[in-house]
Amino acid sequence: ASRIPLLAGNWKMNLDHLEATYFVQKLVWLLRDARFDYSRCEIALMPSFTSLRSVQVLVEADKLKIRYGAQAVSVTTQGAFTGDVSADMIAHLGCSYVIVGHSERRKYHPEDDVNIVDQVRAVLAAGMQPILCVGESFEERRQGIELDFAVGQVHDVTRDLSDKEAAKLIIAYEPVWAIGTGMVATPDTAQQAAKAIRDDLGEMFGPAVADTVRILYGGSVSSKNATHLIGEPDVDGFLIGGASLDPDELAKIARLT
Ligand code: G2H
Repeated sequence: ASRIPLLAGNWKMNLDHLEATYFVQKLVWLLRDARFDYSRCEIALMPSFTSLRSVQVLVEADKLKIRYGAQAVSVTTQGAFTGDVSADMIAHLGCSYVIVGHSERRKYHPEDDVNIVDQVRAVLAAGMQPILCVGESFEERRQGIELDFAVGQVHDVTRDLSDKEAAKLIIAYEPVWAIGTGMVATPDTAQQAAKAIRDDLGEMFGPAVADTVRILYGGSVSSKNATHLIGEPDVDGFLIGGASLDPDELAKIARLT
């Protein structure tokens, strides 16, 4: 397939705007030093809302080839929603992506499938691409229903999208038991889930859409396990948490991908 791998660093609630500025400068310097080929692999950073503007300023001033996005979005466009940030506000900062439905958001915020569908729609309407996170917990894996569960999560959120909208999706398969635990999925497990999700997208939207959508793996990715995971045909990159907070480590993963 002609899908360019995507490395998306999910910083979660880490790195304030000064640390973000330092991080981007160091990352770009490391990649330049390694003669990194940005046309071979795309790099995107997902800072907190307060750090996004700093990243934008650097990227625009130095015409950097890295992309960036947000970690969540409001489902409404504007008005009396204290503490919320709209998709247009995020898009106007030059963001390419928004993470939607990360398991930590599903756990700590009232994000259910309806809200997640609305976030996906809000991101698409603002001209950005959603990175939709799905994945089973240990309990579903124990019961042996992990593939049905992850496929079902994608299915439920995407079924009312048009083919054109679906082609803009990025899916991140993140088994909950692998998130921040150091227990990374095996390449085989990641491949099985990515393939099951891609097959279902093919049934819903046809082969062209299924071929276009990038499916990432997320959960304890590091420079120690990235090479084997990216070798799988349906794994198109990574959503990286902990390891994306260290520019040396992220640059190393980029070189391996
Ligand atoms: C999963 C992942 C990034 P980590 O949440 O989204 O985090 O790589 O720390 O497991």
